[in-house]
Amino acid sequence: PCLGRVVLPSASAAEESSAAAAARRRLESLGQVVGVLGTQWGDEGKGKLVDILARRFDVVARCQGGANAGHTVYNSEGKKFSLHLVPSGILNENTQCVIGNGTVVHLPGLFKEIDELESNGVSCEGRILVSDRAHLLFDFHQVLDGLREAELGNSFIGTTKRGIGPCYSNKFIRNGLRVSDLRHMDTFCAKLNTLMKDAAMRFKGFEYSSKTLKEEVDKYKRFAERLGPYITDTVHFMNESILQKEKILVEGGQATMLDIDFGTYPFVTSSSPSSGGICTGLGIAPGSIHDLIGVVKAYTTRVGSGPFPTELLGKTGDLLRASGMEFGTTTGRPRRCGWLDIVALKYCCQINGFSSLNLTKLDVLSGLKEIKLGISYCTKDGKTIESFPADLDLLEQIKVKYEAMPGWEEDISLIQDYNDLPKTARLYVERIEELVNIPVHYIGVGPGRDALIYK
Ligand code: 2SA
Ligand code: GDP
Ligand code: MG
Repeated sequence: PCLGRVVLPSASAAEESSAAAAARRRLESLGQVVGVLGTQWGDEGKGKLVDILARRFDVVARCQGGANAGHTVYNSEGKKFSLHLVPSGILNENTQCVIGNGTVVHLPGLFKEIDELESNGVSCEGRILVSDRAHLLFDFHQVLDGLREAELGNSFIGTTKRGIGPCYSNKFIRNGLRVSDLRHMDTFCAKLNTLMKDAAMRFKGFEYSSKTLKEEVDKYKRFAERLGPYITDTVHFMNESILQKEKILVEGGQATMLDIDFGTYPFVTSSSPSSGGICTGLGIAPGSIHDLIGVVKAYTTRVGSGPFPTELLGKTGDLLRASGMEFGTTTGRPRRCGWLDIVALKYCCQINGFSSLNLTKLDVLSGLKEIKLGISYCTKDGKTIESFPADLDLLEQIKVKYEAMPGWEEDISLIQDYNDLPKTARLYVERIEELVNIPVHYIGVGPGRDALIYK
């Protein structure tokens, strides 16, 4: 793939290529606060878009989730970075990165990520702000995640085992520890003891002793010192930044179909990756968000258990997995693959109110004779289902009606101008726009920064 920087020449209007003009038009029209959100079951390529847009923004913020997220980005030299909790704006040296109040923070993991970035020449000092309201995710939360999965037997969720569910459970049952608790190490030990005692009562397989508790507290005393300069009232910071007319990009983790409310519950994550999560996870008002970009993979993938109506279990699914390199960024797990699901996408678009879409990985479909779009669902006896159902039993039984479209043979990974795409590829993009009634403004044709067509 071509991994250079997106070129935005300062040529006169007459000299400017139509691809460069489209890029300028799209980038200049973005508002002050922009969200980039996943529309399917995650891994749509949000990180790549955030990395590309970041150099136009002063702040890049994460509002939910934790180190379960995995965002793969390539810098201008083609070097690969796998980001988890650190926002994908970190590769752009002028961007301030915020880890918001709605996230869950595993400090050993965060410091490891920072150390890796620093050792690869990415300076993080003074550039990452961690909310004092974010919840602390401890090693034992990860142990509980594994125990809970084992307890579920065949009905396991397929979590990333990063402790996300147990940590959010503590947040919502209201006994969790927050980053601001690191400022009060005198009471920290007692609070952690209560938390671990609760866990030990709930899970037979989890034990701890006063020795392990003391070791954990000592570790967190050292972390508290190191984290000190990062700890910020990010609610104040975000709102001041908005007042100062700074440009803010919000990076979603996971996606709407994994949302705790709107996803395929219980096969979901424990946070709100849809647009509402931006407000609750950063403390900014709904009216301050100008644009929301929905990131849509040109087909569908899902990692973990749960319903997947358009899943392809045979050769075509294997082909998509191989050519799209569909393996988890955090866990390396193979992703399940299938056709693009328009019913799920329409449902997601309703919930989020996207102003535009980024269709990613269109290059992966090159070489397929025929490409299918799942356009409606019906019951076993042929009754159309109007919207994405909540009922998992119904979801398991539904039949998907497909629309077949002709594919294209050409390698499209070096194309920069929308009009240079094969006609059938353009027809595919335009059919999606027509079905969901939202314009596709960005098209991914490869993993690198250069491989983005502005439409
Ligand atoms: P969890 O760990 O409690 O959030 O898992 C609950 C469900 O949410 C899914 N989930 C994800 N799905 C796709 N990508 C994610 N991030 C990584 C990536 C995943 C990986 O970028 O590839 O490496 O495996 C992510 N995070 C959570 C998860 O699969 C469960 O279905
Ligand atoms: P995220 O979680 O939404 O940020 O997505 P991930 O980084 O987990 O997964 C997306 C994968 O697809 C990464 O390996 C990206 O490098 C890659 N990718 C992103 N956009 C494109 C694209 O347009 N074409 C191809 N071939 N790969 C892409
Ligand atoms: Mg990912």
